[in-house]
Amino acid sequence: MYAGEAHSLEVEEILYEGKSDYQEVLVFQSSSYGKVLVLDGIVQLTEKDECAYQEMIAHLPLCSIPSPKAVLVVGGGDGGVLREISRHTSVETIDICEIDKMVIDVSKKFFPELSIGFEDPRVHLHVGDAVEFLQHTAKGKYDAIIVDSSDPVGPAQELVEKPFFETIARALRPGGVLCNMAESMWLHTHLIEDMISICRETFKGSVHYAWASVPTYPSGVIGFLLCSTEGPAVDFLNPVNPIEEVEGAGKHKRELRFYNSEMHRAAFALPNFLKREVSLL
Ligand code: AAT
Repeated sequence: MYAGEAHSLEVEEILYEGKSDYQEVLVFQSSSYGKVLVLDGIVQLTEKDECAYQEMIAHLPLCSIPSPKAVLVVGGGDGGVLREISRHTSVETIDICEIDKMVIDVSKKFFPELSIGFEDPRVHLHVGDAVEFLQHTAKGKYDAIIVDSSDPVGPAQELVEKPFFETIARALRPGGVLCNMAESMWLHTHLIEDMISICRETFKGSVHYAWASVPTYPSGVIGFLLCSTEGPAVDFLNPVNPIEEVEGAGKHKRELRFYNSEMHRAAFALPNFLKREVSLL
């Protein structure tokens, strides 16, 4: 995914090594970022900086619509995104479709601060391929879909292709929103450009790119693609459902570490090179 460079973390101890039907799963204790989850050699999360990714990918879409009720998470088997969604008291059901049961089991054993997300009674777990799951999902079922998937190699390959986005748009209600993990603007500009052009064709509401700093992801940043379907207009840039006013968000066991309404607005500011390259100017 990123030729010509490498990022190193000092390993104190290997805690788990396994091979599932889909990927190699590794957990290690690092000396500076806490425990680390690695799938097929790619860092998925560390205890120290997971807050930035999980809080942004969950609250960017959920704070952009009034009173979200039905939410789907694609991937996200560690449970961190579920933990963040559970702050929203308006939410009634949270479906999650994760392909790899080993990720869920490993998270429950080594990352209790993330897997706690599964304990919310609103959560319904489906272990399977999200591509298939979405093909069988009723039209207009969800207010928001969050795609917390791995990089598009291995089991996540199809998750960046047009047919997948079409099933997502179909599964969303009019004016429903998608937030999709969208790689690094420094490394994957072409992939981002492709995803944006597919989404512009598929989502008739609006399409925006946002980003945040996550030190242990390649190049230290990660992007999010935010799209809405045709229907009530969604202004992603100015949260209509600000987290500061979400009853329950402040009462959650764990304080928000990264996300707030200022970070939300700031996340949509893009450097000129990206605006030019993905023709967002
Ligand atoms: N919460 C941050 C961690 C992830 S994990 C991504 C998850 O997506 C993995 O558990 C993987 O098993 C799951 N996944 C991959 N393909 C599919 C699929 N087809 N259907 C359902 N689940 C799938 C994301 C880290 C982002 C890393 C950025 N470089």
